[in-house]
Amino acid sequence: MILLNMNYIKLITATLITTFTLNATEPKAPTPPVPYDYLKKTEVKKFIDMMVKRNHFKRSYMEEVLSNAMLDKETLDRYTGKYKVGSTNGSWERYKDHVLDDATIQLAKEFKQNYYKTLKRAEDEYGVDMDYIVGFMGVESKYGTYTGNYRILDALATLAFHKNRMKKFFKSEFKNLFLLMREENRDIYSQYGSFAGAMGAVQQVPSVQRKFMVDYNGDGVKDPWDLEDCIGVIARFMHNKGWVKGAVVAVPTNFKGKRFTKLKTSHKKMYSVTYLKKKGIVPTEYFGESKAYLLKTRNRDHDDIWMGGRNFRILTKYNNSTSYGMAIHIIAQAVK
Ligand SMILES: [Ca+2]
Repeated sequence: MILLNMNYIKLITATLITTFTLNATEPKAPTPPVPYDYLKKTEVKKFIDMMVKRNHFKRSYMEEVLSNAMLDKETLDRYTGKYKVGSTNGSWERYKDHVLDDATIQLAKEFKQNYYKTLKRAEDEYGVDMDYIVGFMGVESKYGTYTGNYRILDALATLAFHKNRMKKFFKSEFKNLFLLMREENRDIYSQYGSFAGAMGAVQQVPSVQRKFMVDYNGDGVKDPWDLEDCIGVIARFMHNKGWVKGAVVAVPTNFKGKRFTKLKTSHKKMYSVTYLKKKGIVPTEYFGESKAYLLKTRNRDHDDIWMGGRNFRILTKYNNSTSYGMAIHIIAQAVK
């Protein structure tokens, strides 16, 4: 019964969830998960052995959970190349339309107002900038409104034990799911989230929850769906990765022409600002650091080029994408 309901919800939310993935193009009709005999697989047997020996789970419990895990073909297709990767031309504008629409910016402003006290506490305690916490929570889940309706057990079992490009990562997350449920006394059967196993308002996979989750509203529960707890998570994450409060994140630049191909753009490679200026790339606002990432957002008929500071790199450590970091930055600017 629960499964039927969830599949119904999945049907109506699939469109929304898909908008959060940069790789997916048009959403296709969702396929419900189906029963699958995980226990027949040698690697599942090995996994259970490891969990029993190294992490002291009961064999009977492990076998029971695995025998109830289902196969989610739709989730698997996203990691085996069956989902068509869209053309990068105009991809930023498509992303912007979904993540940075007027309604989201309005939600961001309201969120900042409604949670100002908690945001201020996080800012002071962790030495971060609250506007970027607001940005993170907008991009990740539109302030808890889109958190996904895939059962985590099925999504992670599927991705951990079927060939796909991130199998190793998902196998580790599957292990972390068991550990997290035991540590936090949560029910492994009733966790729902994204097709990639991420849960709650800032879409944390199990390993991230184990590392960063905090009880920031003081109710005794570390709750990934609670907005105040998630403010704490993001502040802690930013602090842990080295955020410098008040330092530059990104500024727009001017360059000649519509398309930019002169230098490699990436949120991983830094140039000296002097060198960039020599190459005709001029920041239109005060930058204030001697080195910069050169960042490109690709629109339908032109490129925008930005200089990114060290803080920009921290945004992309949560999700390895320039567009992702830029979307957070733009929300942060809008709620200043
Ligand atoms: Ca809490």
